Amino acid sequence: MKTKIKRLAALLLALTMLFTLVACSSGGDDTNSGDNTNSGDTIKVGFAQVGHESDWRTASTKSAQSTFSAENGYELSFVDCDNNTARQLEAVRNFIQQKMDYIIIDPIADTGWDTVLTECEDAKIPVVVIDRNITDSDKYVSWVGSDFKTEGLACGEWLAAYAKAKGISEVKPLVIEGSTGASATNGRTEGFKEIADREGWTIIDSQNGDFTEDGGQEVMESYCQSYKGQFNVVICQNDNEAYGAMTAMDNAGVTYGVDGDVIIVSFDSNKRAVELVKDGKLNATFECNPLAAPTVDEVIKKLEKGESVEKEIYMKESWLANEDIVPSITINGTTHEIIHVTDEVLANRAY
Ligand code: GZL
Repeated sequence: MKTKIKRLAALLLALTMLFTLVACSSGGDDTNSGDNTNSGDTIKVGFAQVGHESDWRTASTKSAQSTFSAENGYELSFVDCDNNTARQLEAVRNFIQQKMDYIIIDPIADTGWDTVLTECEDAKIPVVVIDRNITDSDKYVSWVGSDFKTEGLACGEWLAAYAKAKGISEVKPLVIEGSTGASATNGRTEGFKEIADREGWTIIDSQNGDFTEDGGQEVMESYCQSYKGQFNVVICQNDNEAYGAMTAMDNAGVTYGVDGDVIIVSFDSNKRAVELVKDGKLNATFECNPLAAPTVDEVIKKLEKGESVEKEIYMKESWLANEDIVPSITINGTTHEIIHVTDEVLANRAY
């Protein structure tokens, strides 16, 4: 009898040890059961960037390269898609083949994405969208960017208040748009036009300057030939277009800025543009913050820990002017200070 009890005890002990061993080893498997959480080594990130068209883009790229660095635990595969949508889709598909842990996309155009995002989903590779929007698919875990329509509304509201404060009775705007199909272009155009329609302004013309300095100059040269003496405002949908527009107006003998005949504003607010605002060459600039990468790093680190993340994260931005005659504007019920650009403001610009 005693022998039987001993055998049973030995069997129970062996089974207990076996079960313990299996539980420990299966725990290790769970953390890598294809749910894409990393096993603690380098995080492979593929970034399909729009291109290299503007100072804003350069700041965005530098921010990503410094954030997704080896010392921060990343292996970054960066592709400059040169404003070519086919190249961008190809880059994302290559990232899938290379079995990236995460894919980051700044979409050149806001449509044409559902098929490739479905392929990412099938490959269990989370996608984070930054900056511009994707409007024909929501198969991404998070978007970190700017509210472009609000930027356009802010520009319109500031201009309405500024014209009133300066006693300008008739606002006759020209617009130099960003790249066709970009959500930044669509939002800024929509927002500004909403205010223009409310104020009864006639937008004389609105053409694509492709977010580049050359593009801004070419469009402004055409405007100066077609509309010289008929316009008193130029809305440039990014800083680089404004630089080109200034060159064109200089060449055409059109004065602009605080002491000129034409009010000129830009979007983005890189340091060079803010300096031009301080100098009165630009009347105002409406910031679009390019430094999304640190926020994307936070999103990825949360996902690595299996934590949930916000679907939409908006960048903090401000609006800056040379003169302090418009202290604030109200957008969608929220009042925003207009920053008067001083030496100190300029010195503290991050990019
Ligand atoms: C906006 C960004 C735009 C910038 C341009 O978030 O996508 O693209 O306004 C850049 O400078 O080219």
